[in-house]
Amino acid sequence: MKIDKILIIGANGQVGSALLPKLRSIYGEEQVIASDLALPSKPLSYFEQVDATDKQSLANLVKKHDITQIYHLAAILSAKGEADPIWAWNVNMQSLLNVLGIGREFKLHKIFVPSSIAVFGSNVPADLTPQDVVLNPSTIYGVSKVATENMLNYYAGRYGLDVRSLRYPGIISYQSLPGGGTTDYAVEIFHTAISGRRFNCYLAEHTTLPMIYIDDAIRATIELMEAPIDQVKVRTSYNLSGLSFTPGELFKQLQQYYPDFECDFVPDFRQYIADSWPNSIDDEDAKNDWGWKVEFDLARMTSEMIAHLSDLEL
Ligand code: NAD
Ligand code: AKB
Repeated sequence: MKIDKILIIGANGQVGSALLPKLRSIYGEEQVIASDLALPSKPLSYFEQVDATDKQSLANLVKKHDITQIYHLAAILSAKGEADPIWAWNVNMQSLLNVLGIGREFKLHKIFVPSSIAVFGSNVPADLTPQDVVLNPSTIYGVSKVATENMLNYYAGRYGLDVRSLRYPGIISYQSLPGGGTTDYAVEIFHTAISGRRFNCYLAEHTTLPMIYIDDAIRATIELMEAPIDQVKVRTSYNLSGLSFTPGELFKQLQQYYPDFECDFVPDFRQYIADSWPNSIDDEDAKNDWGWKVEFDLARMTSEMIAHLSDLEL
């Protein structure tokens, strides 16, 4: 049997820079093509520069490499999207329509497109937010993700396309800096603490948000993509839970490693976005359907982040 050939779109970003090496370690380097609008910061094998909003260029790439699976990660995130909502909508929706259209034309075997906790608004239970609730997001990013989920479900039902999706919480990773979200503080605070500087947190001390460590996020993605088709019952997007904490709790955890570390909490416009998102997520469907189980809590995540970032700074 021929092995699937995978294309990652948005491979240089926070998720892509961790997903790419993991997929290559599983399927082989030449089996996974990396692509992005931006050039990679370091030389990268099997990389193609492409604008995902340009359907013809994307189709040429799929044809050239005989692609059978796509991980579509290119998107404009919550905070950046608020600076130019129409641009964010156009990038997020046009790239999605291109990927779904190409999925049909080239009869792709599987497509992964992430959603986000940004689909939820403040009118749903904030604690253990259920899978199926009314979705009234506060950001253009959230609006585009609700539309994305509905398009995925539509293409699965109408055309039988095998599309799979997770509502990622805020991702905490060491491989790259995050790309303009509301949860970015939880990565930036590590870099600041390690470099011995004072941190200016743009969220209030007691703002609880759902987060996930990158290893758990990547494992969830691959487990969902490898699950037998009959186990994938949610075709909008699965709720996914990692851990929940406040900026104050993360700051205290970091002070255990850096006792002189100092932090000011000075909320900006991102506080309004964070206040509209859940505190924690109910991911019973992911657990029941394909066996999802989180591994990283706050203490373990903090120690892993510090170990990895300290290695990189050496
Ligand atoms: P990111 O901003 O770090 O990376 C996105 C990448 O897409 C960038 O490298 C960018 O250059 C590329 N890109 C932008 N426009 C493009 C275009 N037109 N064509 C090709 N590439 C383009 O984002 P991320 O954090 O890696 O997020 C990946 C996916 O996961 C997104 O769909 C995002 O909504 C979702 N997600 C991320 C988080 C998180 O905390 N990181 C949480 C929830 C959901
Ligand atoms: C953001 O903050 O926009 C992202 C997300 C939770 O989707 N990290």
